[in-house]
Amino acid sequence: MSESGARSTVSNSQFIDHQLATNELAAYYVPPTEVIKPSIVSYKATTSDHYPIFSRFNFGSAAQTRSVRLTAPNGGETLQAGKTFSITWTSSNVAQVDLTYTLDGTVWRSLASGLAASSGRYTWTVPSESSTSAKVRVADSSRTDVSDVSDGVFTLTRPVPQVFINEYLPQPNPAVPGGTTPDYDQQFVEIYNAGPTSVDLSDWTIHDAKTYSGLEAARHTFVPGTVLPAGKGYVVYSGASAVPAGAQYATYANNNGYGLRLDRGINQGGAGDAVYLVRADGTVQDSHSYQVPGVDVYQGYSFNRSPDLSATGNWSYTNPTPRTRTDGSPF
Ligand SMILES: [Ca+2]
Ligand SMILES: [Ca+2]
Ligand SMILES: [Ca+2]
Repeated sequence: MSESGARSTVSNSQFIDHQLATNELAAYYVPPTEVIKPSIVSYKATTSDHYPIFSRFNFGSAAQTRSVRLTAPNGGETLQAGKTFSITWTSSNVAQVDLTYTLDGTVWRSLASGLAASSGRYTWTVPSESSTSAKVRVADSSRTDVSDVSDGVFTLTRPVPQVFINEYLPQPNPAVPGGTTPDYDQQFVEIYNAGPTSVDLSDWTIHDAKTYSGLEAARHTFVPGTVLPAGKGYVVYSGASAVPAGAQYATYANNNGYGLRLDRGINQGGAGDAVYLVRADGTVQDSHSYQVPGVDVYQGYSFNRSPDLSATGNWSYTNPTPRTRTDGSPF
């Protein structure tokens, strides 16, 4: 206001009063804001040190009710990785919309943004992710509270992944028998390459529930040049002390010493947690959650694919076998 030459008082050349306006109003501002200087003799002595000020806003269509409604996918669909799917919506008094999606109802990630609301359609190339509880949200780009979500869940399918989480250990035993505190350095995530080719893991990441939600950086980022050959496993331990000397295809979480941070199970009085293996492009390669009641955690036992080394295997409990098959033989 001062830079425009306006002054709000008799005695100060600057605009020293407060004009309260939130940034949402910027789109509706009609220039100029005027400082009214009344024709009153000795204004300061007789009336006030402060002049009246008028700001003008034209709310126009903003006063109208805005709405968006997602029409597809609206639940029950099965979408195949790599294929295209037309996401559709209807809208009223909305200029642009953003699209986001979730695999599990907790974390929403960007799908597309700044789309013309009037187009009512976006052609989505379905990511190579797996979910039976996916949803899409459409929201006014300038008013996230004006939004709508798929009424029901839909399914994302893809070919069986070559690299997947084979085993992970949330609650290690104490370092000393009889101790009470788990040796958290021993937490690990074992990923496996079922072949037939080596896979470049450069900039792939491992997350727990908190970091996947974007609250903190990844628990681990595979350094550029990390390549996992066909038929080999790679283990990321939580702490440096757990990495066997000279171990190939093993490291510890490179997140400034915070480790993997896999929380206690719900049955252990914790909130549960989840593990995500995320590709360099940010899409999810594989995940498993024990945030839901009924998926218990037992100290000293891993979650392991059953059968071992099967990308489509269920999850069972086993004695930890980081860097080997469940029978102890090497990969
Ligand atoms: Ca809806
Ligand atoms: Ca955690
Ligand atoms: Ca193993």
